[in-house]
Amino acid sequence: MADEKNLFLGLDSSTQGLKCTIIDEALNTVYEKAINFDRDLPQFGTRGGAHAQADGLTVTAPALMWVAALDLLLDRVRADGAPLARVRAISGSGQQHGSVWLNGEAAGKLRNLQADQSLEAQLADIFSIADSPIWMDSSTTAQCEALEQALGGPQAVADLTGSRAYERFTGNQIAKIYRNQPEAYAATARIALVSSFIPSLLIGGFAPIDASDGSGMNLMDIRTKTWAPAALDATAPDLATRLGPIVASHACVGMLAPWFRQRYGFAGDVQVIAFSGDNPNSLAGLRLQDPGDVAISLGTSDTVFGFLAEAKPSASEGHIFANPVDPDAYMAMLCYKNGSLTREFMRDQSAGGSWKQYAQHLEATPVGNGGCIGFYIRDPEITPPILNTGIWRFDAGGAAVTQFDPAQDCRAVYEGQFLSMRLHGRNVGFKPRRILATGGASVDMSLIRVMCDVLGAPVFVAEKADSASLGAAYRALHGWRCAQAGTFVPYAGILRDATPFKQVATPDADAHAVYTTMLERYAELEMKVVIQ
Ligand code: XUL
Repeated sequence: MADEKNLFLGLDSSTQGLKCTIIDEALNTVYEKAINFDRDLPQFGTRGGAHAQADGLTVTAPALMWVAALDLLLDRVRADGAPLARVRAISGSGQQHGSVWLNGEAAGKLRNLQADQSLEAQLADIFSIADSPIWMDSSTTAQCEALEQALGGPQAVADLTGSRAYERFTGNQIAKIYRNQPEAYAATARIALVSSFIPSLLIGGFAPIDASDGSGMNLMDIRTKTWAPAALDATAPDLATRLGPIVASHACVGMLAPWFRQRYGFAGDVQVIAFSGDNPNSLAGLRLQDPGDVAISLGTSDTVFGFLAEAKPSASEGHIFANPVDPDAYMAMLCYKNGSLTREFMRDQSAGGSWKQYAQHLEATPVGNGGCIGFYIRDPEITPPILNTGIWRFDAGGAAVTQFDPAQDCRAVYEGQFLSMRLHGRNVGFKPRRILATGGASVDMSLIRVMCDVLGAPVFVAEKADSASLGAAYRALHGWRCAQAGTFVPYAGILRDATPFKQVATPDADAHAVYTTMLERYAELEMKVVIQ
């Protein structure tokens, strides 16, 4: 009987909004709802869900906005009459690296939530720092250098934590706050990730960090999945107690607090499964299980990631994270800051604000753009590291030029993004046999064409372009099954009934050959931009 089906809820607290997806045990999506921070919570004054500071490097988001978003989303879900009473477990996703700073009052206030008041009204005073540093921040170069120096260089940090020191990684953000705001640090009882903060609201207490999102902090030993004492010591004093424990990503971290039952009609025994980062959740949502599967997520950030059996961290490229669906495996990832916002910038500047016109520009220009290559660095870039923003254009002879025509600019943005993924992906060992595309921009077929031809592998898309929220719902089901079995059960088992992904593009051999010829030139020009 359809009405008695068990349901599983995934929540995705991303850079730009909060979304929920409810699935049944056969992985069918039965309900979805999303809110957008800028549009639906204008009182917080964000742009793209964030506040960019005048220095061009510091980027924060108001922690209370994430609380208000949960109130608002659940109010709308209830108004829709969604079947919350049948939800058996909840898991979720958070933008990676962002930290939420909770004061000494927080635990008591979380424990004593009153059903007649919103979360926002009750939790406005629980933060020792109101503005959370988020992943878009690149203001901690000094702290990164200090960590690498303390631990014996970039490779040593990568070997220990899975990545060399990166500005956005939470440990370096913590080191900066400890140095610049020592009173706020002293007043902090718990430093949560976005992915451990949202479940803290759900269970009415501090939820632990999961090993997969914990890998994005430069603080966790990537092999033992415990805090690395040397990294903690080099970051800030008395840090271990402020971070709390690390749990496996499939662990149940507590039961849903009575507040949610009283206000929204959830059942009394809903399990909350550890939340994780958005990229780990996308890996779960895209069901990556084979090293030849490479996922490309096109969102505020673009990321490229794949499943790995072993961790071989590199100091020059990318990140290794604990795998969110297999405690013995890993995932590798590259992250780009100049993703959707850069594509949208070019759409507005050169295609009259229309994706249709953007696609026409692509049709009007040859594969390979007649040798024109551009670098469009609107925000300080992570892959490769480019701190100075600007636009660099090169003609077929490699000479720097100040302008392309609008169609060439549009093509250069797309081709450059995927040439970079091919170049840097090769360096981290990706050998794509199948590409799974996700994220808002994965519905753009002219972009998928370029992706497919540059990377030379067939492209598949899921039915829905938001794999993080869906992956969180899958993980809720997975964690619930593990809890029922009293032991870890393989993730593949829950995927059996999933609808296969749809192939949307096959590579064109001639076009791929053009990009193969371009790649070394692209690498040389990129080097010029990196060292300028
Ligand atoms: C990954 C990263 C971003 C954020 C936001 O390292 O910084 O992808 O997770 O999406």
